[in-house]
Amino acid sequence: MKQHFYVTTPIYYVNARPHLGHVYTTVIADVLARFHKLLGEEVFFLTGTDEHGDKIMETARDLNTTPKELADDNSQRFRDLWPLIQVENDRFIRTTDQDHVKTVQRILQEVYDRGDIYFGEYGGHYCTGCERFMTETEMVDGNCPIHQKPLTFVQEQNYFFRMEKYRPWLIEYIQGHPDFIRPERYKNEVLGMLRGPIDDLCISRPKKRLSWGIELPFDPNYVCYVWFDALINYLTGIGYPDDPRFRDYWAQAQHLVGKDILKPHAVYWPTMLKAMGLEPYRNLNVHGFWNVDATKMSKSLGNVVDPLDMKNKYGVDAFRYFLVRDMVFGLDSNFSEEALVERYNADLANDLGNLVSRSAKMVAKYFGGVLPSPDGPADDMDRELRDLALRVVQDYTAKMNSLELHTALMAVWSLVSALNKYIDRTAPWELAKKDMQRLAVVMYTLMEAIRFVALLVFPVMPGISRKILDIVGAGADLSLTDLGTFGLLRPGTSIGQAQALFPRVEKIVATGPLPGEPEEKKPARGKKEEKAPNVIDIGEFGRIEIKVGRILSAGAVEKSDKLVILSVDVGRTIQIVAGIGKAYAPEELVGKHIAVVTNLKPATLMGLPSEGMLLATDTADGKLTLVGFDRPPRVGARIR
Ligand code: ME8
Repeated sequence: MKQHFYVTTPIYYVNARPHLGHVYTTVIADVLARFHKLLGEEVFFLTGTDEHGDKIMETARDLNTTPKELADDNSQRFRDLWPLIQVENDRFIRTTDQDHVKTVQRILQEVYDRGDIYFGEYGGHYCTGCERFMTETEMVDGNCPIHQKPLTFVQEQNYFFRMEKYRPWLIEYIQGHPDFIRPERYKNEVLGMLRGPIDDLCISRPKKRLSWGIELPFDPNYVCYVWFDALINYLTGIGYPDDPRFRDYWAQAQHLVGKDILKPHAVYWPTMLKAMGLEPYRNLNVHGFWNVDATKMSKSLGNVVDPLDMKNKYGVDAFRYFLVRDMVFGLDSNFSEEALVERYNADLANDLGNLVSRSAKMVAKYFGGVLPSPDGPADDMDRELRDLALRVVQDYTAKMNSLELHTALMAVWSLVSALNKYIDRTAPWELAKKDMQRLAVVMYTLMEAIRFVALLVFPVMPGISRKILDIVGAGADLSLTDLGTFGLLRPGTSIGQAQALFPRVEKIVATGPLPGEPEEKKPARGKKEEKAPNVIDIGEFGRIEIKVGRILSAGAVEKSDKLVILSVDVGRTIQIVAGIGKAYAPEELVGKHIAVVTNLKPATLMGLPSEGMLLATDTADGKLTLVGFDRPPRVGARIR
């Protein structure tokens, strides 16, 4: 039987329009769905909208409309957006769908009949933004820690789910399944939440206060609490309990969520499933937040990024590439259009776009646009390239499976840059003058390796992938099994016309040569320049790019007390693994301005890629200190 893969996004509230954050989670879900299809698996991808509850009712009241009209309008906006972002979900679920209402009522009745729902009274501090009560320990100065707004004290008679009863089971389950919640930092956070009592979960709202919800089957005076209703969408979506899809897919469920909704997914949901007599989902995959200019995106700050704007300006493939490449899954990242443009020009226009267009041009010029047969012997360079391509496939697959998506792309780009070097080293324009047989081998090897690149970028950039596959004359069947063998392209096929896959766009912020930087002087002819061995000239120094960075998030590295993993905004977001763990605890690093060498060749430390080096020095008493600034610097500015 084929392996199944079930991926879900949160169902989004319909009180607002889709923004960059929603697009990120949904694009990641789409990337995973496409990747698993490439592996030949049966895939089901669910997204949708969350339409009940106080928040929707309040917004509808403010807008002078009904909750249903508000939900219809905004739900449609999400539904219409996904095809434009090349998101191919299998179902779009709404919590107002009739089958969902029935499933929620059925589950409520079952859990009630089993004795896990009881009637009682509760008073607590409620956040309408989160649609949940905050515990005393979660509150910060009386405010919600996520929305930073005052909480409302609510006391009323309601129905409760016996969640606390399942706490010992949940702790044991999480400990017995180490990757149940990933990345690990979130697992630890959840285990922290479970250290003390978690209270029972209030799962109803009296109709006299809130009528916009699903009626409890055992008491018509109450509606169901929005989270209890919403989480069940993951079961309705695959036809629980009778549809064969439920049987095939549930055990493989992969939930993708942002860190803001960790608790409902990691605590409420597994205990609810346990009470229903169901196995938990397979994995909860938690990502960080996109911030804008180092602060949370919010309507009131006017910094909400419109995904359609980005897509229209840079193309959907490039936009998706940026989202996947510039966020370390699990950590926060900073969104800036400048960073997007920088990535676009460097990775896409320069590295990938040029590679494909110059290669296709050469086949057109030297072989009339027909892929030549590689009849001559392969040399070391060809073999190295082939081995690298095969290794990159392995590496990429492992990283995609462990959700290190940006690292998977880095692996593909190591192949792209090796290919560009291969062209420079083999110099096909020279071979064309003297050795057509060797040239045929080189061009074939090149096009075949480009086929690898095209397939590997498919999950992230499906449009560009198809264009490149067309150019190299590969068939339309997409499967990663085609990457087990090097040499599948058929000689004699026509190679497509070279085209600009990524037209260059203007840089928004110049990060080029420094103003007033002196030109590197050539030594006068006939005179040998004398230089002390450790002296460099200004030109050499100019090649080192040192920038102001701001630490967005920091975490410990498993099995190392010396290393910390950082997500740093240097105008774009990069990951740095730094040996400052003994001098600084991760929490004290967040928000610090640091000096970072940003154009170092990426390295891997304890299996973690590091894309830069921060500058630190010794303190007078022999400890370590970060190099800092005595006035607030501009993030991304060059240090000179
Ligand atoms: O919480 N960066 O819906 P929601 C990254 N209805 N991702 C972000 C983000 C940001 N700045 N902002 C939002 C709800 N997201 C509930 C879910 S599920 C049963 C019910 C993404 O509209 C991220 O996935 O507030 C986050 O978890 C989700 O949107 C919250 O969407």
